[in-house]
Amino acid sequence: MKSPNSAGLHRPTESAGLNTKAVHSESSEAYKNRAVSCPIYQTSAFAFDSAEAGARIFRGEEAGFIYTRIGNPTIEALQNTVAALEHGNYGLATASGMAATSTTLLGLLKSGDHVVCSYAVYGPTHVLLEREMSRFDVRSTFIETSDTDKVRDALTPGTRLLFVETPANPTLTVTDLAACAELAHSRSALLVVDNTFASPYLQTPFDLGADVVVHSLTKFINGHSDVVGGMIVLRDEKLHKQLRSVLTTLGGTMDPHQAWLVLRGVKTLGLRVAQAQASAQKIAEFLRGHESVAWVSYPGLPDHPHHERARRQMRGFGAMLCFGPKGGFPAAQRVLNRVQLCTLGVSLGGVETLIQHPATMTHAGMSAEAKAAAGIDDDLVRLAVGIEDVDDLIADLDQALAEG
Ligand code: LCS
Repeated sequence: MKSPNSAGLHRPTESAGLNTKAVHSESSEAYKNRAVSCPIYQTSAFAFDSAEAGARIFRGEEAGFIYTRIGNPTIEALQNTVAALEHGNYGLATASGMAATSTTLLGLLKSGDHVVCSYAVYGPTHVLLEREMSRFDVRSTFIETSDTDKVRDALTPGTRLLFVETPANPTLTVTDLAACAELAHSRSALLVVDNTFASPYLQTPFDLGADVVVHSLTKFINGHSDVVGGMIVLRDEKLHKQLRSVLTTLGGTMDPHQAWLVLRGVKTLGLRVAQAQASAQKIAEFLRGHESVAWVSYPGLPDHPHHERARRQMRGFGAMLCFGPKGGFPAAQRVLNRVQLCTLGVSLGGVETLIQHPATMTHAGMSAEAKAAAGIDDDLVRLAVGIEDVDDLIADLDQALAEG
């Protein structure tokens, strides 16, 4: 990172740790007047010094802001921050996580291309590929990407993109990113990773060979359940130029106020995820020992099928888990209706613990067959652990699971 700022402000070095980079976001323009907190450039347009200067900026011969859909100092500060956290070079902020995914797919694929995608992805991502991209003659094959052999078998000479979510929403299966990157590249395909569940605090897919990282900033990165936003992160300059142009043309860009809120939230990313994942581990162990619980999926449990893989490619096991109460669907609904501290609602990654039922909520748009293939069964309850005191969360789950 380079900074023209004078001493003492916003200068994280390349080798700085995640918390340092999260707190000291960099944008030479945004912090021009030595503001400690990034100002909000709540403007749609920027004035040019002269007709000639305006023309030079439009031609790309001179740096300068033009119009907020194309660029804005507050949004740039967020883009730089998230790119630094992800060990990437460029960020493209989007109106939502889905805008990040849809812009990436529309920007990288053309008619006739083939996509390989994880069975278990956020429901609308599956729908986007199956229902929308197929209208443009983009064909998708959904597979269990945590099984590397299945990835190898699914890639064809026409495969342009391998889309992976790991840990997966909502099943928490873990895909081997380094192996996927190698396989995708051997077929001249790109590896796109949705890193929302892990967050860059726990996993940096570029270090494992990914080409594009997408995020729902709505989740851990913002962390306060008060913003919807997304980000595309890139290392490669050519891919950045391509997707930047597609994003500004399609228009799914971010608003400066949205960017400012996320800049505020991201400062505590490390602290929040550290607390939430420590609680998730305790809750997973509690649930596994509970007589009313049939099964628990959390990568931090030694008997999780991908525990060792998660240990290798992540710096912690995350704050997401799912479990099946004994008694199937009615038992799952009973738990959801009985919790008092855990909030019954979709989303994740906020300071408050959220509980929901993917089969009838976040993944309801998927066909019964697709849900079955992904392991999104009727008894599956998803828990997004927040930063409350863990004993309070365990007491709440215990009373919700109690007989009678
Ligand atoms: N990727 C993942 C892994 C997600 O979990 C979500 C949203 C998105 C992308 C889309 O992000 P958005 O457009 O909402 O910012 N996941 C949600 C969930 O599991 N419950 O509610 C939203």
